[in-house]
Amino acid sequence: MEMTKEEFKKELQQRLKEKYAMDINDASSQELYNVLGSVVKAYYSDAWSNTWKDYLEDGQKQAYYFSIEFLPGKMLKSNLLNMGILETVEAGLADLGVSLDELAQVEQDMALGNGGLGRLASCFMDSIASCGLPGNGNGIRYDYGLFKQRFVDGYQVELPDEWLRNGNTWEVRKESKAVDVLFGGNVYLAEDTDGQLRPVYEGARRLRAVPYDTAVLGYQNHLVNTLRLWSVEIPESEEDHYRSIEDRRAFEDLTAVLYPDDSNERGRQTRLWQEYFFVSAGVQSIIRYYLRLNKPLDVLNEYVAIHINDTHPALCIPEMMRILMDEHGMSWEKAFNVTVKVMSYTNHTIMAEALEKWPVALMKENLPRMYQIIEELDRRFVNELTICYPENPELIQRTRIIQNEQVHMAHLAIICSHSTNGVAKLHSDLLKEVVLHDFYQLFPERFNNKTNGIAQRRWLQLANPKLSKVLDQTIGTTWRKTPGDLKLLQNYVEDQTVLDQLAEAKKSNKQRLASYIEETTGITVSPEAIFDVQIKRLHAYKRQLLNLLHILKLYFDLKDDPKKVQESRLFIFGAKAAPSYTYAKSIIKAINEVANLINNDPDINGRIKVVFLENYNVHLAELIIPAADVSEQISLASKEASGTSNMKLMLNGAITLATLDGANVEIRDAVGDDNVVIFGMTEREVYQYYERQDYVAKDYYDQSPVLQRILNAFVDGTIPNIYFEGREIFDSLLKHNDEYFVLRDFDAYVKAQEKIDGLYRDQHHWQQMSLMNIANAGRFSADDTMMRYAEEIWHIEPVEQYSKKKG
Ligand code: B1N
Repeated sequence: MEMTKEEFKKELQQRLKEKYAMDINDASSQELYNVLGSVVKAYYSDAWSNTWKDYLEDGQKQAYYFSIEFLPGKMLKSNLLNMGILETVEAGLADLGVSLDELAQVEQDMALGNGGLGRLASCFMDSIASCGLPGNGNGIRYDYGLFKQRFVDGYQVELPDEWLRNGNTWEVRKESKAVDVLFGGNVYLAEDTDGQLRPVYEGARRLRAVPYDTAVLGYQNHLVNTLRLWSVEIPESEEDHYRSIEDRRAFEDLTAVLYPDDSNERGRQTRLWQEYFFVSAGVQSIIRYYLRLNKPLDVLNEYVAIHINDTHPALCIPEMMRILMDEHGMSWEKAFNVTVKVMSYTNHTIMAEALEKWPVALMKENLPRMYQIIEELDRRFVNELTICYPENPELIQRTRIIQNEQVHMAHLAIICSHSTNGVAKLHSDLLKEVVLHDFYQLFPERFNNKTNGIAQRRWLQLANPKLSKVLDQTIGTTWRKTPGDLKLLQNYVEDQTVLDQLAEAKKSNKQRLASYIEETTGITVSPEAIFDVQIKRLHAYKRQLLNLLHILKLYFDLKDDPKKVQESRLFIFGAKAAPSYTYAKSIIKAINEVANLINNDPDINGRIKVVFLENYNVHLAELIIPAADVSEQISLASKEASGTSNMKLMLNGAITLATLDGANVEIRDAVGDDNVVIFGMTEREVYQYYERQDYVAKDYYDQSPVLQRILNAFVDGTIPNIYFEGREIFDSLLKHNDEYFVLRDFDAYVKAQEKIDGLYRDQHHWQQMSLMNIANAGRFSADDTMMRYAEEIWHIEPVEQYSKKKG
């Protein structure tokens, strides 16, 4: 893929003429963006079709990553970067008087995910392609992505995300690849003309799944994989089945909206339909493609790996069984054998409320054939265990798929796949030792860890060009392909010139964010302040509240003693709360009210500022992360499976202030104790409290005048306008005994924050710490993570002609 600047300019102008009969000067940003998109698409279209052809011809084993969420964000610049023409296009546009950055703003964030899990899926897609691996995504094309967040009087208000309003340049509708998916009705087995037992469906709804394909470009390697997202339609032949518009609507709305929950499942019928819909469509299309290879189905696992991203796509298992048995006449034993070898599963949470379970009645009614197969999977599992462990009926009861009239999706995924992994070392250990211990005893060889990773291309090269430039000048450019080479930066830890350049880059990113804050909130902030950042979903276990209590402490300290020595701080929050999660929404309101109070208090005079940025999303993350000095990773130990913003912030030179939770543990190992600030209980101590059941939150309050003053502020009017929310928060800590040990960790957190303050005062040392963080962030490259999945789980290899070495 090569193109000169002049060729690009000519092509752009030509297409603008063809499409809109316009010159550059007359075109709107939207029109220019559309045309630029079509130039880019034309540019990679050959490589896209060649990649498919090569896979088909070589009979290459491929992985399919099934995920109910993908969160790619904006794609224009990322595609340009990966094609190797970012600078050419930027310069060409500049010649024509157009700013690429401004054009890029026109693109709607593709926000078909809630948070870490969806963003991880997208980093993985980028890395799979960039490693030259044959792997594709499979998910849902929601008409509305994650809601847009607005604050009205400090409250979160949700607005629909109409991301498709101006069309989506990157997708290609593939009508000819549509498949049908059946829901509801009755199913029974009857003998077919060939003597085989086959299911007969009565009264089922037939819906059409139409795929929209998006190219996933590898980094400068000519490989283009596919992200296939399914959208529902009603087939013409079925139109008579709908009695009313409302009836029809209910089915058409199947792929309308993303469920806005994160680590917090709720068993809704539409969600179950969504899960089966994209799973069935995906598996059907994989089998259809496979049959073109002319290979027998019982060696499917030599050509296909299917990955189940959390349990939401776990119906892949019974659906694969169904297709193999019902449509291809395979025996149960053979079908099960091959299904287990094809499937692998990642667990993303140990939070009990997020472990998916479906009521038997709901599943039976909506997906009768799936339920029959699951029932049989359960029956055979119970039989086998009864033979192997006759003395241990409790084990069987604890591990079986169907219990208490519920289908346990994690059990299904573990029992019927060959690999179960957690997403950070600590998390995987907890799965083995505690949460999934029974399964670990049954299938020890299936359990493994794959620590999450991030796509450095987006989170450093694109988001932070200033830092990227310093790196190029200091250690050369190989880190762009091989993030492990960031390690070379360590050689410069005593080099004042490099430290100054890093500081300069950070400052300029802080100025950029400061301008954004001023424009969007009207709040003036100083780039000299410590930018202290907590960006992630709002969830009690993530403990945004702990952060807020500390802010209040600083506030009262300064009120009492205006001369107190303390670095200026800007506390930045970005977080959406699930619309139904009232407690999380109360925390948002409280943070906003505290922000108002402090930002407008003349006594404070700007020494502390608090900014809660609206509508945190991928794009905003790209603006905040490069500007961060402190990365808040303060979840209760054991609760955050991994975290990924922690990796992005570290890569951009922020110092991590963390509990030993999730991947924070590995960040500490990577940078060493001197370059991170750790505080609070360990996961062991947390479990000890659970065992002893002797935590009394109120004791901490009773014994600490500081805590009394802070907590009372929530209920005595000190923080205005939070009459209900303040009481709710106060009660959660004292009446309901502080589920996430905020008060227990408070003192340790305050001390850790004081340490940060002292460290920051010594700017030279701070810069050295920051450098060490950047230098050691390479180990969290999603490229490496994907290579490990490829080698150890999927058993796929980079395709020779696209492999990294050749580039
Ligand atoms: O997955 C991320 C991790 O880095 C985070 O620690 C983890 O909290 C996150 C149900 C989830 N776990 N579970 C979910 C999302 C949506 C949903 O409907 C559960 N998200 C995570 C990547 O591994």
